[in-house]
Amino acid sequence: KPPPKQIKIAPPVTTTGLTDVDVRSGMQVAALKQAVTDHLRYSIGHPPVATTLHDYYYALALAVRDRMQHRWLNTLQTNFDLKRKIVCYLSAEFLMGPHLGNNLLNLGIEQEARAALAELGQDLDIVLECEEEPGLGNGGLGRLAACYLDSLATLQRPAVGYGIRYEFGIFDQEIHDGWQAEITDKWLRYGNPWEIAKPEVAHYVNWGGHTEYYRDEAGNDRVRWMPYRVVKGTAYDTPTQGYGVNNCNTLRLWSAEAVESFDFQAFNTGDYYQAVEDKIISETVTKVLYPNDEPQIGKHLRLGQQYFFVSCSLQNMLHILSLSGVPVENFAERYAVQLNDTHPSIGVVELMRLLVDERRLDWDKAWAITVQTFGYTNHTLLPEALETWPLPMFQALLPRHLEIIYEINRRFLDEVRARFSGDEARVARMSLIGEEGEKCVRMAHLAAVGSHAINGVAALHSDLLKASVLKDFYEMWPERFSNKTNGVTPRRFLALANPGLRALLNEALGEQWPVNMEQLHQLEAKADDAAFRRKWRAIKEANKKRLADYILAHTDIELDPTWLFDIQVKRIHEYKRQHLNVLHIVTLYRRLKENPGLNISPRAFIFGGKAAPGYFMAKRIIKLINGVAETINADPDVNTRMKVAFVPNFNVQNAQLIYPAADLSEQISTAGKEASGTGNMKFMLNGALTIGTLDGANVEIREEVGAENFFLFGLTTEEVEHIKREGYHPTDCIASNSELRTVLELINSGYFSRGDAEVFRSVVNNLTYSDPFLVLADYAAYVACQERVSAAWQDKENWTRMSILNTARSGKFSSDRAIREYCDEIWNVQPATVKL
Ligand code: GPK
Repeated sequence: KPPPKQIKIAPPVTTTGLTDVDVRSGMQVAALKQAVTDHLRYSIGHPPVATTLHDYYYALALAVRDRMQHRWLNTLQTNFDLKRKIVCYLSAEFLMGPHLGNNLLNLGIEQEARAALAELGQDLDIVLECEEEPGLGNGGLGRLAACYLDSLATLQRPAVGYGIRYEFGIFDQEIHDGWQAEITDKWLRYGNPWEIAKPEVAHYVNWGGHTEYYRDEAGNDRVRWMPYRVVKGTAYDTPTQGYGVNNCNTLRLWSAEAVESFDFQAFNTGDYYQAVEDKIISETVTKVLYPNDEPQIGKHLRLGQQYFFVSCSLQNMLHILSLSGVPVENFAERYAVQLNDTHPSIGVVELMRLLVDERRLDWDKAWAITVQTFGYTNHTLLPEALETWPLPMFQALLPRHLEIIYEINRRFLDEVRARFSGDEARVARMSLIGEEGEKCVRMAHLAAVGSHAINGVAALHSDLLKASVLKDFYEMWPERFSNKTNGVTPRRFLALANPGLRALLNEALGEQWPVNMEQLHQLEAKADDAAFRRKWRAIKEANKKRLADYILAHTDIELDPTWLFDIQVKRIHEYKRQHLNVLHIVTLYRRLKENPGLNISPRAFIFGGKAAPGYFMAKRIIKLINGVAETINADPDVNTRMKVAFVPNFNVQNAQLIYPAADLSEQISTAGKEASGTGNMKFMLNGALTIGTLDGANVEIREEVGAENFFLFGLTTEEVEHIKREGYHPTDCIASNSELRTVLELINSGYFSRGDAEVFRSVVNNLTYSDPFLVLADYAAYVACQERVSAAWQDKENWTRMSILNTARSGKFSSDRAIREYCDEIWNVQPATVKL
């Protein structure tokens, strides 16, 4: 990012008649204006000549934070007074996206802020762009956590999001000569106005060392953990404001620092370097987010990160419980702790350790509390994404936890044997310790055994979970399993991202729809109203223009907003099959070259997404998209009818420009592989039609919108499994389809890589000889389906009808619906109204 530009500060404002309280919490234009000028002067303190646009952003952010602070403290006090049960959402990732616009929206002061800035000579939209988004997540899982925090506050449920304050979040992606380059994400470079450091809220986390057995005063055998290192975790709080309510919850992120006193020994013996090294190692723990989406990679430091934030969080809960004077025996009545995938599942063991070793509860009592406390959400069935830790690594870092795991496992396997006597194969399959090959701890098993509720994230996914990865656990405890289909927040992804559509919906439905998405059904009647459809199209086209401007500025590619915008944005992964999309593009390209008079609907193919830095095939796919884009965009035979663009650095900020501009949403994963998907929902909310497989939440999207408004293609999960069982030969697909053969040959020839035939050989070979995600098996069906899309686009009025129906029937996919289900069926957490 370029450094902030220098601009002149507006002359100081003199406002009379405002009290201090107004300036800190008033919601009117005059109060906001005074607050911004005060923060420019007293919090930032640059002389007028050195005041930048970024300073205005920062001052407004602080003014907005003051307004939330007021609500935040009242929320904390209310929850404390009412002794309410609190949701603790444990997640290694929170992909929050830019805060300012969202907080203005949720507080209901966008217009006031815009006017206040205007009086200071500034434009809110330009000021909003100054925010560096906190990218503390990889993709769907981290963004889901952020949507859930928004809904929890909006639904007035007491909640804390607990996670890690990574100094460097997900890398910034640049495209150099078509290749992905990774740039360190220095998001804290210019400060972070949204967080409040709480240095007094600190907990100590042990690492390594060994355990000792001793007998306590009462004659009980106990265990003492003698760690090799102690790391200190301090809290940084970010308020999360609900929409249209006073409730403001907390996102509490832990940052690691060295423990000063630990250095003394080294200093005394003169080992200065050892002491400094210890400090560096401690601070490394929260340095950087691991950029691997699925699969996770089993690194020592990653386990350290997980244990660090989970231990801080559980210690924090126990501490607050004792401040409230509630006995530790009542832990599960006061806290519902949700594990966002297995990343925090060490929490099951840590809570046992805290209760048994430190609070001296007996084992059975502690175990009952633990199971009652935890819920576990599974987010993937991909076998390579299921977390396991090699035993030696685990033991070296967490020796006491391994002992506790052995004890949990011993008791658990006794239960399995009691239920399924003689079935030793089942016992081996279910054990918390994997014994085939290198011994390891199986985190999904740990999470399942330690939780009273286990859920998948879409109906299909939850069914597959019960039939495959957690089958044995389902047979053991069927009552623990349920489905909680994902949702996304309509505040950020509709109201904020698509102001044109927001205005139209307000006009048509009133202003309650953002918190009552079922009201969108009233739009169905409007789908037959030609004047309404015209308005709808005008909004979509304006959104496409806005995206085209952004793409032109960032890629030099010029797109025509009247074309069909066909968009696939998500992490790059073979199972998501961006390369299937590319095969269609190349097919269309060849058809146009062969037959220049061919009548096709002009299309812009738009991609975005990051690849894990070590994921060879994903990085080749990015290069392939860019190579195809370069060739096609430069070819005058076709570039009046098709173009391809790769939007660099897909993130929450540009996602808010992308979803509202889509006509067609690409959801083309191999059936059975995408647990849910949430981008599919964001597109639907904004009136895009979906082309997709029967995978993840696509199934439910199609159910809601109706088969006639959804472009379905491809093998089903059962067919995929059948083909795999019988032995899949991609070469058969090529042999029986000459067009596919020509397309693959063209890619392999160097045509899209300036004659270099090596670059894409690995991609073509992978598809030809292995094709683990059945790209070629689905190719013909996909191309045929795209022809139906093309034909449908020709009928503008009907396309618009279908677009309106997509938005009208998207209510189910609000994260409010999902969070209500979690609260009612898993957490048992009630709303608490906060007054000012
Ligand atoms: C699943 F296992 C994982 C992971 O490590 N990261 C991640 O983003 C995604 N996910 C799934 O791939 C999506 O299908 C799903 O919608 C999302 O989690 C949220 O549940």
